[in-house]
Amino acid sequence: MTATEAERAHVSDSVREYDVIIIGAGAAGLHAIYRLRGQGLNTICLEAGDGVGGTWYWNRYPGARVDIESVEYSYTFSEELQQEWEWPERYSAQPELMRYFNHVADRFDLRRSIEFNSRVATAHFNESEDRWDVETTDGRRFSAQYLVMATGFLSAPNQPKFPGQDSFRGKTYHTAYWPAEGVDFSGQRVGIIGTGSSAVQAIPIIAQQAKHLTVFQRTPNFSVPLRNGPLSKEFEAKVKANYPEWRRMEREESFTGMIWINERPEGMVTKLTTETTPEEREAMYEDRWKNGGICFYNIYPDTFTDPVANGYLAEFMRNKIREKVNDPEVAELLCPKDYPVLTKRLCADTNYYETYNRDNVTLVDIRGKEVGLNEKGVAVDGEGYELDAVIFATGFDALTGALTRIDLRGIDGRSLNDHWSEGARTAYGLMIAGFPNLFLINGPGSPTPLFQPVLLGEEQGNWFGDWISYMAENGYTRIDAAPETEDQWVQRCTDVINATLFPKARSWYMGANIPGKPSMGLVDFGGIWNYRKYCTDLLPDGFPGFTLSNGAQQAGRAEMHAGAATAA
Ligand code: N01
Repeated sequence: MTATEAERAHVSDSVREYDVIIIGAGAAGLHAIYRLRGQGLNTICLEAGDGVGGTWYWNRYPGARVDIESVEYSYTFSEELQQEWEWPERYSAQPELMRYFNHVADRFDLRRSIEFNSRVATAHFNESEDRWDVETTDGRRFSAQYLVMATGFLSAPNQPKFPGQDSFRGKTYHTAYWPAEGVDFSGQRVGIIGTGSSAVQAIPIIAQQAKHLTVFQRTPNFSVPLRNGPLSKEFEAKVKANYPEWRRMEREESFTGMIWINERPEGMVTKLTTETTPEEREAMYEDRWKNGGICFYNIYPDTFTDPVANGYLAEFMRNKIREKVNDPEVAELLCPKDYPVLTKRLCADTNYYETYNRDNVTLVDIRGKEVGLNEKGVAVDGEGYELDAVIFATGFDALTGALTRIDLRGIDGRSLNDHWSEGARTAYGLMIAGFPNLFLINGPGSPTPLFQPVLLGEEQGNWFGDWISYMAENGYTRIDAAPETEDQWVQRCTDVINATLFPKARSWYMGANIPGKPSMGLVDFGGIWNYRKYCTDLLPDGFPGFTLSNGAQQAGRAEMHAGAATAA
């Protein structure tokens, strides 16, 4: 098989046939095209938007910016790319990330394999052919042996419907569907619902423009200063002089895939809070505070498991909020007090708390109150706030939403929504039992989002490339996870997360931010090293816990049951 252009696909009965269909042209999808097409597979990528970049393509709200250092939140697959790309800032703004992803798409000639404006509506497994039949919302049909879901883990916006919403006469916006041309709020009374990462980035900028900004907060978040600025030339030179080594450290010595703290590389902290003096841990917290960004995830490990240890860091952060906010009542409202720090995704901001010192900003506590819209604005327990525009910064149906919003059907026509009715189930975050030949990148049950997603996306794309080669070389046309493999992986993820403080927060890590979504650990917190070993052992060990078969020998399907995985 040779790499061919999307336009030159074999067409039969208006179904275009490929070896691989990748859904999504974000960071993971672009790499998957590079890797899978590069090994000679006839590959197409179907992308809902009209450009590359995925999450960063859609999230164009004011202030959108990554909170992982640019030298880390970037591809590793090409040393030339790493060396030649110059990041202007420590943390890239959305337009800069778009420039990067567009450059990658052009430099590696990926665009010819992408069909834009192609939102996938259905994907059904064709059992007699061992292929996936895929249809877009406008009726174009495709078929491929393998389906790679590079659909993103924060790509299905959560749009709660507030009572009276349709009666509002002003404009409404969602941070994840921001108009490409931008919005001018000058002279307007603006309201924003939500105080997660998107909101803490947008609020300081909108406050500078709007006549008045009203922030409706249900749960306060812990936020750290981002401390963005120009990327220092010395630091850039230091990183580039030894990039492969830093990348190795990110993969092998860091729980999160991030190593830079105050421009020095630092592996995982192993000392416990309980082994430190108050002065020592204060110095560690201050060191991270000085660096800014979300490097706080590299901290004494008992911060994630011991409420007392966690409490020290939480109080450190609350005191920082109190220092920044002039009005003590507002400061207390902004201080999270009923969940452990780090168990909801830490936010990183530029002047978020300081913004509440402005005369044109009001914080409204909506916890436990009835919130609705009327023709004039927002009402909270009957108290009205007149507004010209309302912004919903209400987050995402994270990790699963982009998958369950597609009509995905596996063996016997079973839908993914049925399969996941009691919670998302995967084998190693890579496959779903009963959905053969379907591969997940950055899916539920993987270490993403705790581990840096660009890095893990590359690794998973590479594993699937190796798996597909193995299948072809050994005459297999179907690979499926055994149900018990999935059971064991779900149990492992559950056991690990239950040993931490994460279940104590209503977070999207737990699926708890979406009403009605089963709450469970959607992330493998068991350590990237363990995860990587499980996954990379599968192929050399002959795929224990998976079934490989050859559809050509249909009658008595020659199946290779290699036994249940030992995933515990
Ligand atoms: O979404 P969120 P986000 N009524 O879920 C509130 C990444 N990210 O888009 O906490 C009232 O964090 C909700 O309240 P509560 C990052 O991983 C990264 O901000 O559920 N309020 C919460 O305050 C992040 O974690 C970057 O009580 C409602 C807010 O809406 C993830 O994306 C930038 C509500 C949602 O916060 C998601 O961030 C942006 C309702 N019915 C995002 N429903 C960077 O790299 C929800 N809320 C910097």
